[in-house]
Amino acid sequence: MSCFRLATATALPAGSGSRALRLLANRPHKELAFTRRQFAKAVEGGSGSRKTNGTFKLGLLGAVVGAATGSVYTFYTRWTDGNSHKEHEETKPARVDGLPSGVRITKRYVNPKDTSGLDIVLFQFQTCPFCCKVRAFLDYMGISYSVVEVDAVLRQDIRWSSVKKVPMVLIRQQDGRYVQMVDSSAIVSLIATYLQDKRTDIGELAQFYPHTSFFDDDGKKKLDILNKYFLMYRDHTPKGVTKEAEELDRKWRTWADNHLVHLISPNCYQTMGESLETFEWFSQAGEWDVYFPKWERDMMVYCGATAMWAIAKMLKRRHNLTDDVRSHMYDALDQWTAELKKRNTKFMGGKQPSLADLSVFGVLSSMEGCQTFKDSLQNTSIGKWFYDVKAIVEKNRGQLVRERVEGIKAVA
Ligand SMILES: N[C@@H](CCC(=O)N[C@@H](CS)C(=O)NCC(=O)O)C(=O)O
Repeated sequence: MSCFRLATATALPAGSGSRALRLLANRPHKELAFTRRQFAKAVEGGSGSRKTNGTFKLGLLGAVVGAATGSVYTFYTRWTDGNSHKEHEETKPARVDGLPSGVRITKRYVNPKDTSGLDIVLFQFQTCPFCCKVRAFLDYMGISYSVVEVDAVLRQDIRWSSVKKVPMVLIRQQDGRYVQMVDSSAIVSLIATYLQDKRTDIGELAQFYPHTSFFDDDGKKKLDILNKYFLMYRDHTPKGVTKEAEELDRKWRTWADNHLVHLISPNCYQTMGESLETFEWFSQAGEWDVYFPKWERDMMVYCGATAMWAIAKMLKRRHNLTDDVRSHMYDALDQWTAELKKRNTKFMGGKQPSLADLSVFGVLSSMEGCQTFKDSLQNTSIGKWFYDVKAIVEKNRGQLVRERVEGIKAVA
C-alpha cells in the first residue's frame, strides 16, 4: 500500500483534528490530576485547620466510598463492555459488492467530457446543505454521477447502510466493488485527491480517511474524519499549490461546516409559516412529486416542516443565536464578502473557485428558494459572488438524465 502524507505536512488545524487529538492524549492525566487535587484539598483542608470534625470525616468517608464505587463501576464496565471505552479507534470506509438491491437511482448527470473515470452514486436529499456542497464540487469538476434521492423521513434507500446520514457516496473501485464514503467534506477531499493523482485506486485512497473516535470538551464520545479538510499527496505537492492557499481553503471550508451551516435551520424554519414555505420549496427543488407518491410527499412536507420548526428552536439555543436570526446570517455573509474584498479577488481561490468557494456556495444554494436567501440578497452583497460561482458550476455540469431504476445490479 502506498504511503500518503497530509497535504502541508504540518499540524492539523487548531479546533479540528489536532485539538481533538491533543484533548484525547491529555484527558486521562487531566482527569486523574483533577480528582487527586480534589482529594488532596479535602485532606489538606482538614489537617490544615486541624479541625477533624464530623463534617470533614463525613466528607472523607464520602470521597472514599465514592472513589471505591467509581473504581468498581469502571472495572465492571471495562470488563463487560470490551472495547467501547477505547479512544482513538479507527473505522475505515466500508466496501460493498454492488449497488444494494432495492436502491432506486432517480437521475444521472452525464458529462461526455468527463475524464475522471469515476463511477459515483450519490445518496442525497436535494436541498441538504452538505449534499448541495458535494454536488457543487462534482458539477464544477464536470464529473458524471448518479443520484439516489432519499426520502428524508422513511430513508428506505439507505436502509442497507450502517451510517444513516446523507450525503453518502458509493464509488466503484478497480475490482468492481464499491467503496462507501460519508461526510461531505471528506467526500470532496477524497475525490479532489484522486483527481490530482490517479495512480492509486479510489477505494484504497478512501482508507486514508477513517473515522476516529475521541472525547469532546464535554467528555462526550464523538466520531469524525479528522483529516477531512486535507488533500493527500503521494510524493510531492502539486505545482502551484502553496501552503498559504491550502490553509486559507481549509479555514473557510471549516467555517462553512462549523458556522455558516448552523445558521440555515434557525432561519429557514424560524416560524411554522416559513418552515412550510421552505419545505414546499424542497419538494419543488427535489421533485418529490415525481419521485414519491403523493401521500409520501405530503408526509415529508408536513412532518418535516413541523419537526424542523421545533428543532430549529433548539438549534438556535445550541448555537447561541439571538431572536434576530437573520442578522447572524447577514453577519456571516458580510464576513465572507469582506474577506474577498480584502483579497481583491473574484473568488476565494483567486480567478477560479477553490474548494472553499464551492463549499460556501453549496451550503448557500441549499436555501436558494427560501425567504432567508431572498432577504440575504437584499441585505448583503453576497449575490455577485454567488451567481458568479453558480454560472461556472452550471456551465461545467453534465446533462441531466432522469430515470428510475429499481434495484439495479452493479454493472461493469
Ligand atoms: N458532517 C456531515 C453531516 C451530514 C448530515 O448531518 N446530514 C443530515 C442531512 S442535512 C442527515 O443526514 N441527517 C440525518 C441524521 O442525522 O440522522 C456531512 O458533512 O456530510
